[in-house]
Amino acid sequence: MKLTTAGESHGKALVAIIEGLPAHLKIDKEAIDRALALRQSGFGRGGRQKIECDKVEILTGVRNRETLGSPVTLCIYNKDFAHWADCMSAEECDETRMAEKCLTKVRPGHADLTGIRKFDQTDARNILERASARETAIRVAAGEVYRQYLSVFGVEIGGYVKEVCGVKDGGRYAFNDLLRAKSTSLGMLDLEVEKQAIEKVSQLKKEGDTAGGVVEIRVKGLKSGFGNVMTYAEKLDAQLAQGLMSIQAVKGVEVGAGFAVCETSGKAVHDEIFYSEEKDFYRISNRAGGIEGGMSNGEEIVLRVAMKPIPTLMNGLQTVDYSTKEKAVAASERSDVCAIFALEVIAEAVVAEVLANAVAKRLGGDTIQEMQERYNRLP
Ligand code: EPS
Repeated sequence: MKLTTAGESHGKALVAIIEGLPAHLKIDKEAIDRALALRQSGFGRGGRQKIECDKVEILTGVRNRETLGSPVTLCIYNKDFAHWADCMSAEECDETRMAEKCLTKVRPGHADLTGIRKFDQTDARNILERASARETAIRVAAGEVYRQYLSVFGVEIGGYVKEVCGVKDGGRYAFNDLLRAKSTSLGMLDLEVEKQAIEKVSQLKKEGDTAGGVVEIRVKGLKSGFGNVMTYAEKLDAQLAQGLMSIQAVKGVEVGAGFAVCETSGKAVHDEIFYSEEKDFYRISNRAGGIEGGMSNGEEIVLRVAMKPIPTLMNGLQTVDYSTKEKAVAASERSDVCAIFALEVIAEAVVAEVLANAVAKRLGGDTIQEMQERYNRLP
């Protein structure tokens, strides 16, 4: 399967094309819209979320709520385009408005400076419009289609926010506990910790500053053997890391015990293997995070994703004005203070995309029924 997204933050629309979905997969549009609404929520979001009310339009590839096997095109219209049409149009734009929106005081931590130089631009808006995390809206829509595909095989994805700007939740949670995270303010499970995190974000907002954090994503129900030890590019952990690192502002990904594996010895790290007729092969610990040799091993997949603080600061850092080369204060414009709740939703969508591809690659087939039969025959 192949996913392509297109669209600028304040352009007319965001679009995704998914190629390679099998025929007869039931598509629940309302569930896509629910995922989109979740991505827009969470404490710390900025004014843009009061303008947008993301809803997907399915343009191609689905008839009578079922895929046809042809490319599926998803579209989300940007409501904010109405305010930007005069300077974000594919047709001629208003020169005065373009000058007004021109960004040259490049922001440290953003794609502005490197992008402007790489693409030979004079206005960083020609870079930031695509670099913007607005693009994640359409990835969440596509991710929900992949999740619906995975649910046919009994695969479930959940997650929660583990840390916000140094305020940490050290708890261990069962998969079913994760559901609660979607109804809290910051996506955290320990409400005492969340209270402290909210105070921290509120304080940072007052100071014109921003926050990042860590989310944990877990996958339940995937059989063993997805991903490929034989081909480095098809290793499941490599693909998950690549997908998650492609999310705007993500700076790190851990699998299972992650970097902590270096703090102790092999005996304390590797998960012993057991067998019973009832359970088949199993482990009683899961420090590998459900992946060994680049393949799922049948245990829960456990991933943690680190997001840097948002680089658009209301109290901008020192920078250089690209047009004059003089010292300047970095541009500040409406943005979020903390988008960690959104990251959790987006990371689930990206994990769904990667796993759906690994499943499709191993199973082959033109119809979802064919795939389901093949999956059921696997150990
Ligand atoms: C973003 C800046 C803000 C965020 C945006 C990502 O948008 P605006 O410049 O319109 O205020 O709200 O995220 C979204 C629009 C979204 O839907 O997630 C940025 O610069 O990355």
